[in-house]
Amino acid sequence: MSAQPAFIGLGANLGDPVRQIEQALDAIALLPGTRLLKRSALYGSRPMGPAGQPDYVNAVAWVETAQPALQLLAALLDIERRHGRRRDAAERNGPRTLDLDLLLYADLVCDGPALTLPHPGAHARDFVLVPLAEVAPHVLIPGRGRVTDLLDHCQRHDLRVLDRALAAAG
Ligand code: PH2
Ligand code: MG
Ligand code: MG
Repeated sequence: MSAQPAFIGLGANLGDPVRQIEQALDAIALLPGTRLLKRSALYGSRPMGPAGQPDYVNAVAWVETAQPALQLLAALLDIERRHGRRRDAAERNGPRTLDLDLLLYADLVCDGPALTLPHPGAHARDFVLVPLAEVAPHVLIPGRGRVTDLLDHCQRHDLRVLDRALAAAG
């Protein structure tokens, strides 16, 4: 299969979130048949979901991969596990050491037991759209529109850039 573009959302709010996100970006770059084309800055964000959990660190990675979508998803879940992610008894939208969401895979639209594309929340959340627009402002979310247009109407979580030097360097 030829290489396909894909976008991955990263989030963490337990342990050492900055370190976990940086390590996950390194692990994504090392996936077989996969190139990390661009990564966003790290963003701090207020939690969506149950109150009382720590703020999140969020980022987005743009990759090109020869792995089919389900195989890429399995590889991402494996990276989550290796970073101590526990899914048993986990609260919906509760705190987590590492969350890797496959946001977009080429222009694939699917709704299956293992994978929904585009990611169902991607179009509505600033902690996804802002870093996504930073790495790829041209990108279209199938069925929703251009990422830069969606930004105007999304939920706000007090997003701020954590590493300004990196953001400036692109
Ligand atoms: N992820 C969640 C639940 N809530 N809130 C923020 N700010 N960022 C996230 O990545 C996030 C969240 C579940 O995946
Ligand atoms: Mg998520
Ligand atoms: Mg997830």
